[in-house]
Amino acid sequence: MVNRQSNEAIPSAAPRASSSSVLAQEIIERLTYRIGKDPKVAKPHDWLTAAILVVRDRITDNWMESTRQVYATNAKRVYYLSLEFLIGRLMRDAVTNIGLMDELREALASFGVDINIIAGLEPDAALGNGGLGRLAACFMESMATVDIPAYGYGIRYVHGLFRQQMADGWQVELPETWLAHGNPWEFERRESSYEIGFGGSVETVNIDEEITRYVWKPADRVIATACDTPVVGWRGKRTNTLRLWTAHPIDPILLDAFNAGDHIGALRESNKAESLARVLYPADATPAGQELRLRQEFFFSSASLQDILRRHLQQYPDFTSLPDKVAIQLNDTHPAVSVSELIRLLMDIHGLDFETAWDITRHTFAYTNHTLLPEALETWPVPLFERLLPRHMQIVYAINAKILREARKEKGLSDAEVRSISLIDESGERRVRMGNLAFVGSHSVNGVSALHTELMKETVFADLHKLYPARINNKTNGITPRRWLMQCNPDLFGLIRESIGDEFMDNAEALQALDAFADKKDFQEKFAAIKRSNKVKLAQLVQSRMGVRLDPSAMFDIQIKRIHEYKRQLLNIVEAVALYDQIRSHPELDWVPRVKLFAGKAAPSYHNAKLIVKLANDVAKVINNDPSVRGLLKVVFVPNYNVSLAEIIVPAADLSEQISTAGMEASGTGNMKFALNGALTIGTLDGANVEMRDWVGEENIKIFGMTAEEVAKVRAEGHNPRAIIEQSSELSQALQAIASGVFSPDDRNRFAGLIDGLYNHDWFMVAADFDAYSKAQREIDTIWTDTGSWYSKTIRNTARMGWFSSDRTIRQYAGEIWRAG
Ligand code: 4GP
Repeated sequence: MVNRQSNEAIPSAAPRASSSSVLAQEIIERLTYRIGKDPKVAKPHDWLTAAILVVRDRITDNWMESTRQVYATNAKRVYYLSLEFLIGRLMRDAVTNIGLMDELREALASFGVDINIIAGLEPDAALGNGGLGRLAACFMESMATVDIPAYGYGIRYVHGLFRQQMADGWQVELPETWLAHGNPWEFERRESSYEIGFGGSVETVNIDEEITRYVWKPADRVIATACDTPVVGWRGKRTNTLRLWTAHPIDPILLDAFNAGDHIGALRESNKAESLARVLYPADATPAGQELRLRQEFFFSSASLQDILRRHLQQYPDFTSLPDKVAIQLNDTHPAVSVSELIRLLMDIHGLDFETAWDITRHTFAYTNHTLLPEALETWPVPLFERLLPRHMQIVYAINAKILREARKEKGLSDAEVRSISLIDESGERRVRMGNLAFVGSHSVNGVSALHTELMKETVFADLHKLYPARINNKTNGITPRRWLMQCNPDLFGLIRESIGDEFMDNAEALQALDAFADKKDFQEKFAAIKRSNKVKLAQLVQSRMGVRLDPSAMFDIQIKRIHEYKRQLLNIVEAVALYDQIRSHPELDWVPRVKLFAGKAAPSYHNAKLIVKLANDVAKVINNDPSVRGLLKVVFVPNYNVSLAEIIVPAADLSEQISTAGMEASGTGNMKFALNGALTIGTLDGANVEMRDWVGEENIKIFGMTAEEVAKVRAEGHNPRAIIEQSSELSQALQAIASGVFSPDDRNRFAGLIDGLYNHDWFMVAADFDAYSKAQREIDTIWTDTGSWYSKTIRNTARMGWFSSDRTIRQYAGEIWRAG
């Protein structure tokens, strides 16, 4: 087995003396004076905090140097505005990147403290939901790594994404309390506070015959205060800032009301302000939920923009240089209101005219779209938008008038085309289209995989694309190889170093050199031994958390991601049921032992997704307890999926399930993590799977099912899923079993509606793709039985995934969109 301490001898970029004895001394100093604990009585959590404070101080030197250097060189700054940053734990990341892992481990060991144990106590900062938020976290690390001066801006949610618990197989949502022990990484910046207004009215002041000023008089205001977390890049090259906003009331307590005995009412304003930063994704099914969400979006957009403008004026005389010195990336439509807010700030606060403000705005913003799902392209009812942001409504109308006039007069667009590009959707209740606002207010609009970008041009933004044909471009997503290889899979990282040297640590594409080892038996054996030990670790976790025993020699077939019908966990579960039938009907055949592992959260108000979670659990219960299966198939749903759990599951996967309905997954990034860690992918031609196939080679990935084009055609022409199901005895038996209550004897009709949906419309093509999927699975069984062939393919996956490093993605953003760095 390869040495676990594989970070050894990675050059440290920490400028100070860093021997383990120096670190030990610093840890004691922090423990005593910052935490106020005698080492004799310190709890593991105190040691964790002390260690983080030591690491943070190291990074802080570098952070200040990075900041000074931007001022000194007048370099362009990049601002990444995102409602989500799914950063997970930070300690391992930071310590690996500054090359102090071995010294810190030793220093802690000198007090009898195991770094792995305390690192496991660090809460998982789940300030995001899924792919979009995790991408933002990978980008933060890569921007620091490739030396781009950047700030991430978002909200410091007191409760991040909910904690998922299972109650009899049903998902139950509980609040996450990641801040229970405080957050030693952050620096609160009370002095960086801004007022954010809501509601009220707009007054018009005529300065002279030509100049009119608009004065927004908000009805209520809150204070946004910055909390900064330093984000250090690989080898400590540079340290950037993740600036998250907290919300505070202007008057913490209404003393008059309090003294008059209204103790609760006296805190109303305070609660209202603080509710802004309390939860990620407030349920927006109710009008109050919608309003809170729009308030959150405006709150963080306005605070960030005020901060950006203040910093710019500190260094430059006016805003004409803004597009040259500032690039603002809008991560999806959530910060799209920024387009109108920047214009407001430039006009109403800084006295620019509309045309100049508009010009600066368009050249400063760029927008990334992350999904084609129509329900995710935000729109707001006009009355709500107007009531909450009256001045912004005026600005949206002004932009719209300009754009539509140009479209009609200069480009000759038809009425239908003009209706589709308008910032106001007039088809029903009038709504403000945030996707269109982000599009017209940006000089660049990018998709996140080649296929997704093409589909953007053909579908959601077809008419805007006609009007602005040069604007849409592609930036295929990536993942940081530090977290998703070096840290989560130290043994594989060590083996790679030992085999091809260190270049891949700074240039992930150098992993290609591993190709030469793919068919070597001794290398395959080492690779297989590492996979097995990762599987043993995962099996231990499953045993201890769920009491289910997994056989590490079985194929670990894994689907971990948000639960959504388009991601088709249902297809995977139905296939498990069909396989279960087959194993029992044909006990004479040599079935490949499989573990089908699922993890993921369902949105609290998404009925079918929650039902799918329950189905996975119900199916698991029956299959795992049926002796006639002889342990050849196990199904597990691991609760509370988050970044830390992914770091354990990903290195243990043999097979990666990337089986979305073609045309619906914008990119996927889990697909990249698995392949990098030596899993074979079973997937549709969707999102980045398409480019992964090009990189790893057709023979090293299992592609099945309908293409995006075929899906679109079938949807347009209509299909008859019932006929498809009836023609496939394997599928119809599996569906009948589920629908009739074989897996839900306590409530036989529980899944009848879900299965009915497949018979009647099958929007996500589960029935339509089933036979192709099942056939692909059996072909995978065949490859698995030829161990040499299996490892030759999976090693090639690791070797050829270098291009999917987020360093590459960030270099493309920097070169082609931001013109920075
Ligand atoms: C996700 C997409 O669903 C996923 O395909 C993509 O890889 C990821 O963004 C990053 O680009 N979208 C979201 C979302 O997470 O909330 O729309």
